[in-house]
Amino acid sequence: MKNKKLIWSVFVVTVLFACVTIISCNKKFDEPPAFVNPNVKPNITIAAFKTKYNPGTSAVLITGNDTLSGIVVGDDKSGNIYKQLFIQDASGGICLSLDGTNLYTNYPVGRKVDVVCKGLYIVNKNGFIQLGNIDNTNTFVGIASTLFVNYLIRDTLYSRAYVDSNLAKTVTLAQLTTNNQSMLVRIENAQINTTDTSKTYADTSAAKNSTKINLNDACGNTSSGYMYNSGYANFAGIKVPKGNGTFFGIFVPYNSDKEFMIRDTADVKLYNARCGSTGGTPPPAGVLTVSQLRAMYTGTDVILGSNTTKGIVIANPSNLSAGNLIIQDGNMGIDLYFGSTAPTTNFAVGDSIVLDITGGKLTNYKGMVELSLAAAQLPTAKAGTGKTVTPVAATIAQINSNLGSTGTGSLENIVLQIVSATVSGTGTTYSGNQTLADASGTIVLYTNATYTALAGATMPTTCENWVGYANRYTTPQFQIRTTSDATAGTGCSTTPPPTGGTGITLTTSPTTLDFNSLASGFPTGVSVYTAATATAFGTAVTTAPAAQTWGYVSTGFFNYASGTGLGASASTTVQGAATNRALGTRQTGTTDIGQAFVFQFTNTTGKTNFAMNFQLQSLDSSSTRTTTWRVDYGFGTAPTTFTQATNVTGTLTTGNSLFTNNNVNVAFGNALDNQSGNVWIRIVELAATVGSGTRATTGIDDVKFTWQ
Ligand SMILES: *[C@@H]1O[C@H](CO)[C@@H](O)[C@H](O)[C@H]1NC(C)=O
Ligand SMILES: *[C@@H]1O[C@H](CO)[C@@H](O)[C@H](O)[C@H]1NC(C)=O
Ligand SMILES: *[C@@H]1O[C@H](CO)[C@@H](O)[C@H](O)[C@H]1NC(C)=O
Ligand SMILES: *[C@@H]1O[C@H](CO)[C@@H](O)[C@H](O)[C@H]1NC(C)=O
Ligand SMILES: *[C@@H]1O[C@H](CO)[C@@H](O)[C@H](O)[C@H]1NC(C)=O
Ligand SMILES: *[C@@H]1O[C@H](CO)[C@@H](O)[C@H](O)[C@H]1NC(C)=O
Ligand SMILES: *[C@@H]1O[C@H](CO)[C@@H](O)[C@H](O)[C@H]1NC(C)=O
Ligand SMILES: *[C@@H]1O[C@H](CO)[C@@H](O)[C@H](O)[C@H]1NC(C)=O
Ligand SMILES: *[C@@H]1O[C@H](CO)[C@@H](O)[C@H](O)[C@H]1NC(C)=O
Ligand SMILES: *[C@@H]1O[C@H](CO)[C@@H](O)[C@H](O)[C@H]1NC(C)=O
Ligand SMILES: *[C@@H]1O[C@H](CO)[C@@H](O)[C@H](O)[C@H]1NC(C)=O
Ligand SMILES: CC(=O)N[C@H]1CO[C@H](CO)[C@@H](O)[C@@H]1O
Repeated sequence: MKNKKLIWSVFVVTVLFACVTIISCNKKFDEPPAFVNPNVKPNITIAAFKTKYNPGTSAVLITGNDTLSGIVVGDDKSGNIYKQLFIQDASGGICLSLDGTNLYTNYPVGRKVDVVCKGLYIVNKNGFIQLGNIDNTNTFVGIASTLFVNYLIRDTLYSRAYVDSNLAKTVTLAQLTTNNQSMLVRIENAQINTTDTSKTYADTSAAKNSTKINLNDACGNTSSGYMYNSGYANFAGIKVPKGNGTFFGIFVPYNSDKEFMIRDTADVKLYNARCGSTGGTPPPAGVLTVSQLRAMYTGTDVILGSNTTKGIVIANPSNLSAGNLIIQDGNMGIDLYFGSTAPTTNFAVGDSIVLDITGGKLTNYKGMVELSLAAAQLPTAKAGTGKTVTPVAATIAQINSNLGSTGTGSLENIVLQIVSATVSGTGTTYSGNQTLADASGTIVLYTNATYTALAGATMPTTCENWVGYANRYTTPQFQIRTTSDATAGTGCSTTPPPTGGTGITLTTSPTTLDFNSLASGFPTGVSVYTAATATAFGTAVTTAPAAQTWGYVSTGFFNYASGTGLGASASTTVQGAATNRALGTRQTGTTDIGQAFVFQFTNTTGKTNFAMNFQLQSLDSSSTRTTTWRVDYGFGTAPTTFTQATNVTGTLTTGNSLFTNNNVNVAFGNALDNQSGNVWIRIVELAATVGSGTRATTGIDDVKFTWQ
C-alpha cells in the first residue's frame, strides 16, 4: 500500500487532536449510539461482489443494491493501517477506504460490519481493490467520515482471538493470489530474511518512511513477501524478531509483490529458533519474570518475542546514564535501556512498571546484562508507587565475586546492604568514583556528578551501613540512591586486603623482588599497610612510594636507596643516584604500631616447602628507638587470623641507633603447601617501639621466595 501519509500528517494530527478534545469534553453526548441489530440483509459475498464489478484503474460506481457483510480483520489502532479497514467473509476480503482516523473505536478488529454499497465506488490500483468514493474530479477517495453512517452498519463484535483463530487461514506465500487479497492469513515457518533482521519495523527518522521487511516462509525456502510497515506505526522503532514462527498479516497485492500489513507486533510471533540454526533454546513467550529474562542471556545477544515484564524501580534514574532504569522483580533485577533521550527520570525509586518488551534485546553492556528497548516501550504511566524492596545483605567480596561473569550475577542490580563499611577517596563529596571498603574487600562507589543531590553531599567519614545496588561498568561498582542509604554502622574493621592483583608469579623457584623499579609502583602482589593488627591487614597505603632519603623524618612508605653496598654516611646525593633500591617505611608517633609489608600469592597449587629470605635494613643510624618485626602468614580472600612463622633466623629489629643490613631466613615447612586460594605473607611490626627519641627508617630488599 503506498499511502501518501506524510503531506497530510500535520493537518490530520491537528484535526484529530481537535476531535479528541471535543469528544472528551462532550463525552456524554457524542458517544456512538448503542448497538442495535441492523435491519439489513446482506445478499452478496465479498468475492462475488469483486467479480461482479471487476474494477480497473478507473473507479466503478456500485449501481446495485448490494450489501456486504464482513468482519474487520485489520484496523488502524497501531497506526500501521491508516484510513482503511479490512473486512473479510468466508469468500474473501476487501479494503474499505475511509477518510477518517481512530476508525478502530467504532470498527475494531472483530467488529462485523454490513456495508450498503450502492453509490460507492470500487477501484483496482496495481492489483489492490478498494471500496470508497470519488471526489469532484473523479479521483478515487475515501468515504467522508460524515457519510459513514450511510454505508457502514455496525453488527456483532467478536474478539481478536476469535478472528485470529477462525478467520485467518494458514497459507504459504506461494499459494496466495490476488483473489485472496485483503484477507488476514497465517503463515507458518516464517522468518525474516537475514538482510532485514537487524532492522526496526519502520523508519523512526523525521521522514517516517514506510519500510519493507522481507519475509520468507517454509523456513526460508521461498522468498516472495514482505511486510510494509508505516513509520507512523506505534511499533516503528521496535526491532523485528529474528526467529522462526507464525506470522499473521493482511495480504495486500502490489502488482506481483506479496505485501502484508500487520495490525501490530503480536502478529509477528517469530520467536522459535531460526530454521537450520543451532541457536539454543528460544525465548519463551509470555509475561516474563526478570528471573526468566536473565536466564535467557547466556553470553550472546537475544532478541525477545512478544511479551511483557514488570518490576519495581530500585535506582534513581538521575544517578544512571541517561535513558536507563533498573527494576527488581522478586529477587532478581535488570537494567533497562530505552535510548539516551527516553524520559526515564519520570520514574522514581519505588515506582512499579509493566512494560512491553517485544523485540527487546538482551545484551552485555560493559559486563552488565542490559535489556535494550525502543524509546516507545518506556511506559507513559506508573503501575504503582511507594513500593519497597527488602535489601539482601552481602559483603563486598561476595558482590565482587558474584558479578564476575556477565549474566550469572544474581546480586546484579538488586537492592543490597553492605554492613560496616567506610568510604574514602578523592574530595569530600560523593561525586565520581570513591572507594567503599568493608572487612572483605573494596568496591567503587560511583555517583554521577550531575546528580547533584547526592554528588554534592559530603561523604561520611565514619563506619556506615550502605543500601544500594551493584553492577559492572567494566569493573564492579556500587551505587546508592540518596544520602539516607548510608546509616550509622559499627565495627568497621579498617581495611581489606589488596584486591584484584594477580599475586606474585610463582613460575619457577626462586622468585626475587629487588624493588629496583619502585619508581613505577609496587611490584605485583606487594602492598603495604598501616595500623595492621594480629587479626587484620590494617589500612592499605595505595599511593606509589616516593623516592626519599634515609633521614627524612615524616612517616610514610618510601622508595629508598638500598642499604646493600652503601654505608650509613652515604650522602643524600649518593642515595638519590643509587639504582639499587629498597622498599621501606619511616615510623613516627602516629605509626608506632602496625606498619606492614604484604606479599600475596593467588595459590600455591602443586608447590611445597616454601622459604623466604630477605634483607631487613635499618637505614637511619640517628634513630634511637627499636622496632621489632615478625613474619606471619594467612590464607583466603580476607584472612582475619595470621600465624607467626617460627623457624626464622636473623635479626628482626631496626633502629636502636644502628645502620644494619640483616639477612633473614624464614622456613615455612609445609604450612604453605598446595593452597588453592590466596596465601599472604607479612613482614609486620605489631608491638610498640622500645626506647625514646626518633623511630626507625626500615627497608626491605631482595625478598626471595623458594619452593619445591
Ligand atoms: C434497489 O432498491 C430500491 C428500494 O429499496 C429499489 O427501488 C430499486 O429498484 C433497487 N434497485 C435495483 C437495481 O435493484
Ligand atoms: C441484493 O438485493 C438487491 C435488492 O434488495 C438487488 O438489487 C441486488 O441485485 C441483490 N444482489 C445480489 C447479488 O443478489
Ligand atoms: C485464495 O484464492 C483461491 C482462488 O480463489 C482459493 O481457491 C483459495 O481458497 C483462497 N485461499 C484462501 C486462504 O482463502
Ligand atoms: C525517506 O524517503 C525519502 C524519499 O524517498 C528519502 O529521500 C529519504 O532518504 C528517506 N529517509 C530515510 C531515513 O529512509
Ligand atoms: C526447506 O528445504 C529443505 C531442503 O530443500 C527441506 O529439507 C525442508 O523440508 C524445507 N523446509 C520446509 C519447512 O519446507
Ligand atoms: C534474502 O534477501 C536477499 C537479498 O534481497 C535475496 O538475495 C535472498 O534470496 C533472500 N533470501 C530468501 C530466502 O528469500
Ligand atoms: C518454525 O516455526 C514453526 C511454527 O510456525 C514451528 O512449528 C517449527 O517447529 C519451527 N521450526 C524450528 C526449526 O524451530
Ligand atoms: C550522568 O547523568 C547524566 C544526566 O542524567 C547522563 O546524561 C549521563 O549519561 C550520566 N553519566 C554516566 C557516566 O552515567
Ligand atoms: C570511574 O571509573 C570508571 C572505571 O572503573 C571509569 O570508566 C570512569 O570514567 C570513572 N568515572 C569518574 C567520574 O572518574
Ligand atoms: C594458580 O595461580 C596461577 C598464577 O600464579 C594461575 O595461573 C593458576 O591457574 C592458579 N591455579 C589454580 C589451581 O588456581
Ligand atoms: C627450620 O628450617 C630449616 C631450614 O629449612 C630446617 O632444616 C629445620 O629443620 C627447620 N626447623 C624446624 C624446627 O622446623
Ligand atoms: C503478546 C504475547 O504474545 N503474549 C504472550 C506472553 O506469554 C504468554 C504466556 O506464554 C502468552 O500467553 C501470551 O500470548
